[in-house]
Amino acid sequence: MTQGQQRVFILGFGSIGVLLASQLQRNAQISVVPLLRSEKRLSDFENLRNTTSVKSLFLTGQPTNEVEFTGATCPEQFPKDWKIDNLIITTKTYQTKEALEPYMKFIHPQTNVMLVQNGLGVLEVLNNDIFSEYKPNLFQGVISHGIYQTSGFSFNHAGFGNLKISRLPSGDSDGIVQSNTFVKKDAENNSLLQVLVQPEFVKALNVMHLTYQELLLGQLEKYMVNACMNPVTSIVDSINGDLKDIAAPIFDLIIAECLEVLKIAYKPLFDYKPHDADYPSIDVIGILDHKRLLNFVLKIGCDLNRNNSSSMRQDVINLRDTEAEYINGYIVKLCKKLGLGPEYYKTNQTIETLVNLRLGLNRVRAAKGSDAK
Ligand SMILES: *[C@@H]1O[C@H](CO)[C@@H](O)[C@H](O)[C@H]1NC(C)=O
Ligand SMILES: *[C@@H]1O[C@H](CO)[C@@H](O)[C@H](O)[C@H]1NC(C)=O
Ligand SMILES: *[C@@H]1O[C@H](CO)[C@@H](O)[C@H](O)[C@H]1NC(C)=O
Ligand SMILES: *[C@@H]1O[C@H](CO)[C@@H](O)[C@H](O)[C@H]1NC(C)=O
Ligand SMILES: CC(=O)N[C@H]1CO[C@H](CO)[C@@H](O)[C@@H]1O
Repeated sequence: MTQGQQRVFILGFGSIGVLLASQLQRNAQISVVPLLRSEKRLSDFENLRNTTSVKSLFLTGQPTNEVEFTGATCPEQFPKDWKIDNLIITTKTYQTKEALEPYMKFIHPQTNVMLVQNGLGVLEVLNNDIFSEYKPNLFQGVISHGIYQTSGFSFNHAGFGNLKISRLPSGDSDGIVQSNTFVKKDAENNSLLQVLVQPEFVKALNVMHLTYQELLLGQLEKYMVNACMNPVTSIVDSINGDLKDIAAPIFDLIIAECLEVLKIAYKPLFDYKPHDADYPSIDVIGILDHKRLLNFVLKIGCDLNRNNSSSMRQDVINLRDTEAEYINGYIVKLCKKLGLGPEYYKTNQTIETLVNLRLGLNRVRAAKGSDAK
């Protein structure tokens, strides 16, 4: 690392981690440090010349961005005298706690921690299980780029979306409201935000720095895409685009159920009214309208990302556990927290059972030595 450079640590070096890291590393002011999960994985990476590659399928000529990271490390080799000031977490939701554990002693109350993950409910885990003694500066990123692994540390960037970022409210969950002035000042003062709102990075990944209420709205909208696309593509084992003309009936059921619960759980957002011109005017009710959401999921999930294969389907194909618990299962957690009975999550239950059936079937086939795919 040279004088004046700032370290940005990336925990989780899969598709999203690599996409962010390879764009950040282009900035000479930044030294990106990938935190790999084990010495084995670190040596795999070193054997691949410490290089990631991301191919842009949506650009003519499909250029490949190859980036070298010489600073990658892992829990066993992390330098004892380092501090983590800026951390971006892109691990699978269910791996977050375990993945963070070895680094907790290098994190401090002024650390900036940004979560860029699928699903909702990770914040609750961070607050309750991980940062119970002190809270660092917490940020959330919501990413809609379509990207998937082709081999080792190589990925296809299949759909150009955006990256929405925001500071998470520090107080109770009702305090969702931030002003535009607050957002602007934060970007000027906070070192992680400064890095993420650099013009080159903003352009490369279409970054939008938002108030929390705007981000939350985008997050709920994206949640609907995940809650529909992930389980259904996993169950029927198809790429996204194949479902375009046939999936509306099942998506409709999933959306209806989620919406009913979210309206109760996120009442402050559904009730949001801007105080004055310093607050963004957002049409929460219009954006989270049932019919609109159905069309949105079909457009974003099945049309814009038609060549993509959902992350849950990839997990099921590769016989890995899925994030179902954090995606569709989140609704169930909300219901339990809010005291809403099983009649609020029947669809979820059926969907989850079918995802597990598909995973089980693939595992049975793999055990028999036949083709699980
Ligand atoms: C990868 O990086 C490590 C650590 O900087 C270095 O020791 C190693 O030689 C590099 N490997 C290759 C193949 O360049
Ligand atoms: C943030 O920066 C602005 C100027 O851009 C300054 O007026 C303000 O005092 C700073 N706030 C903090 C908390 O440092
Ligand atoms: C999807 O793939 C097809 C065939 O490779 C290509 O013609 C099309 O442009 C791609 N669409 C998107 C949105 O990536
Ligand atoms: C695209 O595929 C990647 C990897 O499977 C996944 O993480 C992402 O959520 C997918 N996006 C959509 C819209 O399907
Ligand atoms: C994927 C999913 O929706 N999972 C949840 C469905 O509901 C049951 C409880 O009825 C939960 O245990 C699952 O996590």
